[in-house]
Amino acid sequence: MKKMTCLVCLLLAVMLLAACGQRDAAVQEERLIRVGFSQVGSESDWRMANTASMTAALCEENGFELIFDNAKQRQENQLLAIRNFIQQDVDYIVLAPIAESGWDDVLQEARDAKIPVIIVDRQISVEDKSLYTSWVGSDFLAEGQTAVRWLEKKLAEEGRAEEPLRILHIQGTDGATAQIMRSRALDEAVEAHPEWEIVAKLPGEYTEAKSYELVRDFLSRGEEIDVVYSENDNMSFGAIRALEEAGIAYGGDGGVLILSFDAVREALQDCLEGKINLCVECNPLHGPRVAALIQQLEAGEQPAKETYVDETSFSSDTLTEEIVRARDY
Ligand code: GYE
Repeated sequence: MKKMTCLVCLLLAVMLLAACGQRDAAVQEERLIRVGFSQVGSESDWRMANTASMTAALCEENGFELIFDNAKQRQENQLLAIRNFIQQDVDYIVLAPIAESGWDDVLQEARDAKIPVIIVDRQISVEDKSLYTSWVGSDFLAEGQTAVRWLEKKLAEEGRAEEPLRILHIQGTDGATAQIMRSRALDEAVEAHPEWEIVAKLPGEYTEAKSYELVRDFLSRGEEIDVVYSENDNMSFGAIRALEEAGIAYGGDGGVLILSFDAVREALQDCLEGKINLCVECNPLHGPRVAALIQQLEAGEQPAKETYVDETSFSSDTLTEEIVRARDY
């Protein structure tokens, strides 16, 4: 009998413990903040670093359950992802938009479902700015202006300020803020310098493969250029490959000047080796920034509508091996 009671007690204890465990897990799960993140794609090293930063920051240990969607560079996939997040009734939607326009309707749907939306990286243009809570990203116009100013200075130093300058402009995804603003900086500079000319604008879509093909075809027509203004590092890698194959000197002193955006480690290494003349930094490490914005909202605070991150630039004269080694993207 005693044995029986003991057994029953043991069984009860085990059941109680199991139930507790279940409840603990449930409570813990309840506490996780559910975030749906619609990412542009995986078109560049910058993007991969951005995805890594976002997934690392929005992890369970930090109190988040992340639902990640890769839109593979298509806006319709992003619209679909957002509608899925709404259906799943997530707590927050984070959107890294491929382009600026086309978001009004879907964000209205998020609003109707009372889900706050945070925009990261590129910006959106919506009639009603209250359709999103907050944006964090880069000042892409300032980045472009940094590149243009560096070019002006370089030409002046070399006594070429008055000489004709043929610029090959490789553009990022059409309609993305990073494309619009980096292009605007160059267009404005060309207007201000009668001796500068954009010989072609190539739609490189931020990928190495597309840029390589376009630059290869362009060069095969025997066109001559003095500068490549490439709106991200991966497109610079593609352009460099095409220049190399065409036997055209680039980088360093006397070659076609290569101006690049992002400043990922591989590009910095190229800059150190004199293959790229200027790397304008664009910081992809937005994960902790987005996590902090969400925590602010959780605490009932109202975060800033727009947050610009600090950035710099690197050229062969200022870059060191230590900087390249210390680069975390
Ligand atoms: O420059 C490029 C990426 O929007 C800042 O997108 C981002 C850009 C970045 O694919 O490499």
